[in-house]
Amino acid sequence: MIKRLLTIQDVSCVGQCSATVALPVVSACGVECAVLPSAVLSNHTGGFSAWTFRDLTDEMPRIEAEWQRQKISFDAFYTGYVCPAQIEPILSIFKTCAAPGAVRFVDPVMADNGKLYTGFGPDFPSQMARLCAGADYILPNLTEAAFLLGREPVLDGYDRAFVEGMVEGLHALGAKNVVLTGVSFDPALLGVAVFDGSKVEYDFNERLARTSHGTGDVFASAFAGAVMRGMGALDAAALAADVVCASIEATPDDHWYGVQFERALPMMVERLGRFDRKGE
Ligand code: PXL
Repeated sequence: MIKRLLTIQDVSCVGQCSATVALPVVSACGVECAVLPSAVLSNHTGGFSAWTFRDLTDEMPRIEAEWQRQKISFDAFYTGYVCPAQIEPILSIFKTCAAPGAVRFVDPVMADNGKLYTGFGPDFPSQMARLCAGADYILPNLTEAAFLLGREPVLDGYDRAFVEGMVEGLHALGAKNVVLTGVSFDPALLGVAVFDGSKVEYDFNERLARTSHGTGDVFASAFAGAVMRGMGALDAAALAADVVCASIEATPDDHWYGVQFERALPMMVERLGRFDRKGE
């Protein structure tokens, strides 16, 4: 049976991020993707000089009440970029609209490269930590992880003990599984640390010369889709990282605002098909 996932994040009309990534990527994983927009922006806030922004917090309880009336529920929730006043409404939707055994993926989208994104105040990470507390999987980058723990971001020069202390701290916030992205012990390699509460496992890819906006959303969407298809966390993280790398490699240099993940979807679908056939 096809699973139904609700993603809660913004619609940046232009910019290949958040909902415009989650919808196609999760769908291509063979998982139905419903969307609750947290806000509508003309374009994302990372690199464009200006944007329009409409916060949709007021719609959330209205939509939730309608779903309750119609007994609509979800097998999974995947949250991304959300507004500060939405933590309570989202926690409520997690409870009232969950199918039995519903899985919660929380990508604590709020920061990168040592800094909070424009528009988020210094108290936002402690609010985001509340969403992380009941999650099955959280997917912070190193900057978000530090802010969730109330620490200064450390972006290089760290060792395994540092990363392992970090994922243990995040697990202690109440998240069952931690998928920490942007981990590197060797300048040539970039990867993820996956912690299930007992062991830390790593997956690395060759570091590409380019970084790009929206890659965290591609990663989280492919990860959530693959886990809902039945993959284990480490395999899902490795697949999601390969999708990110293939997306970056397929993107022309002058395409500056996002990655052309569209070109990596056939590979992702093929890998998921191979995974299915192995299980038959
Ligand atoms: O990709 C994360 C993201 C999502 N949504 C909006 C953003 C960003 C990052 O800057 O601005 C609106």
